Amino acid sequence: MNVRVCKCRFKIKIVMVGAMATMLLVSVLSFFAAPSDSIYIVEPGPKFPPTRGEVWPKPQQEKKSDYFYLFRPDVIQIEIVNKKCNLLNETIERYAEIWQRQYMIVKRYNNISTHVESHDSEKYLGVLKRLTINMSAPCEYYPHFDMDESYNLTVGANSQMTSLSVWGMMRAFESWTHLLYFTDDSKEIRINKTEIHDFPQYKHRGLLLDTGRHYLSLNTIQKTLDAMSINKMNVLHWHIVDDQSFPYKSEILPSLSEKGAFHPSMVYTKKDIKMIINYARDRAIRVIPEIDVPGHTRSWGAAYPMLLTKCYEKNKVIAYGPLNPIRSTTYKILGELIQEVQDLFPDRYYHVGGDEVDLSCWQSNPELKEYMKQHNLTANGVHAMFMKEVIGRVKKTTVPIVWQEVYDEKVPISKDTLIQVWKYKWVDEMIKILNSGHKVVFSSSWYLDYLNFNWNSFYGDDPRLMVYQKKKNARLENIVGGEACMWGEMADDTNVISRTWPRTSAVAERLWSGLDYKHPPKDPVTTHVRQRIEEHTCRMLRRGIAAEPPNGPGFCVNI
Ligand code: CP6
Repeated sequence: MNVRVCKCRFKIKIVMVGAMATMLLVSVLSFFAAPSDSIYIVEPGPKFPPTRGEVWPKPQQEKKSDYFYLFRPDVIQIEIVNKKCNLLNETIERYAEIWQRQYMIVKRYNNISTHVESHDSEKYLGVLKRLTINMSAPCEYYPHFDMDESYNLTVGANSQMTSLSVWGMMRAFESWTHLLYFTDDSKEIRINKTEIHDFPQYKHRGLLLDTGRHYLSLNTIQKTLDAMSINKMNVLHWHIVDDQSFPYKSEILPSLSEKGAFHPSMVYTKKDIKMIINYARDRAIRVIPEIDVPGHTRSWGAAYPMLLTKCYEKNKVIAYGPLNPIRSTTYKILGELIQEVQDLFPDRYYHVGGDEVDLSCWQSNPELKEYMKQHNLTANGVHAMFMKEVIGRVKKTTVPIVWQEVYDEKVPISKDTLIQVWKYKWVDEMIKILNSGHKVVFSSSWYLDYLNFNWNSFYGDDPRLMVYQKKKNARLENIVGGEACMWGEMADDTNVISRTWPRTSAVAERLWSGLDYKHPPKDPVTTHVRQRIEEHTCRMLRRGIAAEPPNGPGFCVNI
């Protein structure tokens, strides 16, 4: 017996064999009184079919028309009207290659003799011929906190991208690429007549990657940077070492990784790190290192056990705890390490850590107990003293980033220091920090290691909105951004990309586009947003990012 199962345009023939199957089928057929040779048993298609040519994250201002051009990378002439900037030329080449690769798909589907360009549509405006690139400020070499990422983009008879900086240009090229879409038959790439005026709401739009719990290959880090640039994110927070391993290959203190890395091959050399920094720079992404101290440092003990505090229970040593805060060697080694790391990473910001210190270990140690008694300090006070020492050892020109505990424990910190809020009761914490004139990077809502949080739950959380709803006159501009955190306990090369994307795309849109906090939408996750993230996920797949499906059943073509 033959049963035809029809799913949209695709027909799948299922041949059923065996008496049981036949009997079952006959009874089903008679119940529904369906035609005997053809039944429709598959849902008619995805609930959220992808949009076409929607830019993600959503631009601040956008005028779109349904008139369209045909986009052919082999036809378009790119004209650059500014002075020489190598980084700009490389950007153009990189995107030209991306466009070429998409055009190969079109060529694969086209039989030249049957190919008819969209002449039959009244909305067709012709093949796009020219694109003018207009960058007005001098070239810059590394992205930075205050870089200008704004741009204007026009798709029309005189297509243009204008921006002050090369960083804004990169964002414009990315948006242009999002505007491209395939026709149903995959025979054409089109681009609608469009005008965009765009800029980010938050300056710091980050992703934390943790290479201490699992080593991540350079290829995975590069893929992550590709995905970040597709989502206009601009900070890779590299949480490079942790309790479990020390993959940073120090040249002045080589035994740290020789003894502390998982394996001799699982290290990041100076050359590797420079490659990653340059790869990120080419995509307007800053790389900020974190050498977390004094907690999360057990891997240091493989090479230097005397750096760690011995934790006691009933007069017996039971474990190694945080760095020892009262030995001068701790500060000497830490000082040398920080200097080396800072010489390697060009960014002015440096993350000094300071989270989750096991104070009970410090309280259990007889030597430390004595010290605290003599100096009239609590364990919190010792942590504060330690962080003050560390901050004193970063370069004079450096701006520190700290986990919120450092602020909570009243370590003296400068007003430009960024305080990363990651714990519960985050709204009150942010209000407190803003009241004292300090700056906030928000992370509490955006933990990627929990699988029960999907992109919907990340999407609505605008840190400025949350604060505004509780306190109208807070200094909202001092919330400079946020970070999605991909902690590495349960993530390695096999799954870190799909765990991060497209969920982090929700964070990326929140931080770039913002929410109107005076008139917030009831439910920011509309059907349109679901459809847009569906297209965006397909776009990432097409660009080699193994992003997971955002909305349940569906499909992507042309990948
Ligand atoms: N690792 C490090 C972690 C976490 C932190 N620091 C963490 C703690 C609690 C949660 C998520 C992450 N895994 N080094 C705290 C910033 Cl819920």
